[in-house]
Amino acid sequence: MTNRDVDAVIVGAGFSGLYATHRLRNVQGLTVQCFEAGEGPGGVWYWNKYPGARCDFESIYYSYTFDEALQREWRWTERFAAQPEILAYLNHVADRFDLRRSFRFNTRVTSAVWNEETNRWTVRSDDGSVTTARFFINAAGAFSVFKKNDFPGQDDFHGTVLHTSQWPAEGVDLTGKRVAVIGTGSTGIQVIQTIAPQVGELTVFQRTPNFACPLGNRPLTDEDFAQAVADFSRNRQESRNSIAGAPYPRAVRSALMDTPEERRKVYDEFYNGGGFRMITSSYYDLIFNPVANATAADFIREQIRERVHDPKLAELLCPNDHPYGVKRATFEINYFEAFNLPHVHLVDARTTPIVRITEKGIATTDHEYEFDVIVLATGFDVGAGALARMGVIGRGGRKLTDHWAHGQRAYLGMATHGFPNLFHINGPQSAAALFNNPLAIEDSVDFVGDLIGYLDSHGHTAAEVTDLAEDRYNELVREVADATLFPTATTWYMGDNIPGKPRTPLSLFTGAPMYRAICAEVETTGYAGFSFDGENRPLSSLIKLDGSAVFFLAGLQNMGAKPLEDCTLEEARAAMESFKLMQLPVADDVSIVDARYPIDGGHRKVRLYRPPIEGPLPVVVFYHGGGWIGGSLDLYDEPCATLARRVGAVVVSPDYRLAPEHPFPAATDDAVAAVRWAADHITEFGGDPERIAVAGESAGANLAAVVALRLRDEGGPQLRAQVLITPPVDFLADTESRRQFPHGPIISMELAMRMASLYLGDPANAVSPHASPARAEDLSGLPSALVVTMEIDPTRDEAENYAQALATAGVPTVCRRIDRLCHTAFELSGAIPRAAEIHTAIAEFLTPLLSAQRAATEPALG
Ligand code: N01
Repeated sequence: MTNRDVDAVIVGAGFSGLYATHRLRNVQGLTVQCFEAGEGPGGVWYWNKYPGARCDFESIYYSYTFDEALQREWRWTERFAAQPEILAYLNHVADRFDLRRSFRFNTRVTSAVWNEETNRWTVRSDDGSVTTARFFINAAGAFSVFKKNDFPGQDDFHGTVLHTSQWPAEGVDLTGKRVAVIGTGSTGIQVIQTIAPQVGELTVFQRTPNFACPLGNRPLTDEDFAQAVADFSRNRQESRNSIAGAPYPRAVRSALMDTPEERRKVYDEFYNGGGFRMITSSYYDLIFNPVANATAADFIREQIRERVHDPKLAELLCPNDHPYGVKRATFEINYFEAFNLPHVHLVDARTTPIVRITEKGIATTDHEYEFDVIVLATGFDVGAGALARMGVIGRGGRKLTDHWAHGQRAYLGMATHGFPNLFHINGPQSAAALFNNPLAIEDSVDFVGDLIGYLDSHGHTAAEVTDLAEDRYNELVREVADATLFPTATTWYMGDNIPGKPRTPLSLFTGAPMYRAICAEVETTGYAGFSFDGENRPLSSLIKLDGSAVFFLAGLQNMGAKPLEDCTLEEARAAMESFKLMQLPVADDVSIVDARYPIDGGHRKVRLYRPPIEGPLPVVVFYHGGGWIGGSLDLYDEPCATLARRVGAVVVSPDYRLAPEHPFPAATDDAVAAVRWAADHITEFGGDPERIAVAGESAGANLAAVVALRLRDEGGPQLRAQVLITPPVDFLADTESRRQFPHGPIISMELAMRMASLYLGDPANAVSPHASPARAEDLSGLPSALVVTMEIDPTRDEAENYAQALATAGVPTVCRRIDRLCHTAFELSGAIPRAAEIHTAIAEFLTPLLSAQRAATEPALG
């Protein structure tokens, strides 16, 4: 066999390998050598020829989009195509783009070693050839290594044992046979429902029942196809930007917003709509809220009970040990009805586990069953199982298997530290597990192709993810998983299905849009987190951001929520109010009363929060955020009640006038009036007028800072402290954080500028210290200050500069930067548990300053 030197070695001829070959060779003009263990193209669709194998995304979506003509000319015959048709499609693609000539089929890669002197991979294969290449592309797929040797005694069996992924191409005649199927995942369900009518006796060994929902397959009509072709561009765009990569309706409501009757209607529609709709389109909180999830789980169990005649059998088929949707969703075609056939039996392999395979069949802990054929539908060593077996050795002689000893991990699912120029197509920790695979593959290949183009155009030899970036991404994947219910089940998603495999999330559970946003940000920031010939690029913001915040932002994207900067005023206000859904419940031992305070020409509402503590209590006048144009008392009920409890103070939350109806200085006048009213009236509410602090978040923090200045200059009342959470303090600031985080998250600079202009009215107001307190000439004599900033926030630096200016002016000042959080975290306590750190910082700061013992004039902090 001849040895070759090429630009790239590609392993695998499935959806990934074929597109990678097309993109790198046909589009980018690289030389490639591709290897495939099978005798032809197809990958997972080549190997999995078991009866009933078919896709579970509609084929018009579960296919390539990179070539419009290809999409138009391939006429799928069914809504969800069966394996032979998908295999034929992939063969067609191989021919149409002349890909076969780059492949060596029937050939396995046996080792791949990085040569640090030549900066090339040396790849050996079982045909004896040696190929050297600059890039090594792992397109072997997540499901290429099947689970083996689960049961002792397999060789003793006198009948036939078949793993579903090793099904003979010529098929197996099961007519009249006694058949066992072990496993009821996606594969087992497809096999069982397909062979049930043919076989003599079918015995299903089920360890964990699944929440299988109807697939909804049917022939694809000419009308369906014409519609798909007409909508091709729109579908492509919409698919990529929706949670699972298909243009299904978006879930925009919580399951807990609807009555049971309303929920039933929704579930009926999406359960019967087929495919992933039940999980992607019904309610957005199914994957993170156990109470919401239970409503869907109950609905599906009801369907099972209706469809299976024998109530005992129905109960055995009802999943009870995990939430719905956190094991890979499974789909069925008359699966449950198969159990109504007299010759189909179910063995509960959880209460009576399989002990071994015997000469005659299968022995469980209480019985020996006799069979002619045993079908193992027991799954795969999911992730980069194939690559782990290829003897991959990177920089410094490090084995990939050692690198992954504590769990498979890859930056963006594509790159591994210590293995330069090795790229995985949807490797471990990509988002592909929840993302229509052909699209996920195109995205991943395109990212790698672009990265290779970047290397060349910038004269770099090698790209490698930094240690820091790989660690942080791995942590992010875990944090996101922890924000969901996925870790509560034992699944291959978490690596649980292989005994001894370290438990680690093998997927980023954000849905496709956030994963794509992360990759896009990495790319547009010059491949953040990569090292090019030893030059390290810093991390990008979304990767630094706390996983719970990333998951929250992903939820907004999955719903199709408009960015605030694209909203009308009314939409922006409504969007801000919706954040209330993401808060912890309001502490129920805090009493809440509404009152009114006078402003120029009228009154406004003020809400008081009092914890269950003997008074008189200190007072915190708190101004809500909302960019001076939105926000409300209701939205801040939870943060104010929590503040009252944590500080042991009466919190006074005034409803101040908003722009643009009431531009500057209306809000500041109201903010001052509220403190004056509190000083005069707070004793009626159990507060101590001698111990008042002001506080606020975002625009509210700006108001708190302005109030501190104005009360100093306008004769009091005297304040003990000011707490400024993420305050914008200078409308004209030109800071590094503004440049670093122009897109936020949540508050982009575009949005900030728009809100500022509505608030300021006349742009000249920007220089007023009552709008931009950082522009005050004299900051001395102000009350002690706590400035809380978030690491990933455009307002961070102006706030920290202000803290510095206060301290320089002699104001006792504490500045706390909370790492990895973003603007508005304070009001998202339910979504972002680390928001509690802000309350802790405030309580630590205010409690001593507001204590009854401390005189108002005593310096608080050194
Ligand atoms: O494998 P699985 P799969 N004793 O791991 C059981 C994709 N796919 O081949 O749940 C007894 O999901 C195991 O039980 P438990 C899809 O992504 C897609 O079905 O671990 N039972 C489980 O029931 C899918 O998720 C399509 O308790 C044992 C089953 O075997 C992935 O491939 C079609 C056992 C394994 O389920 C893998 O699906 C098919 C033991 N020792 C597959 N060991 C499409 O439609 C395992 N089990 C596109």
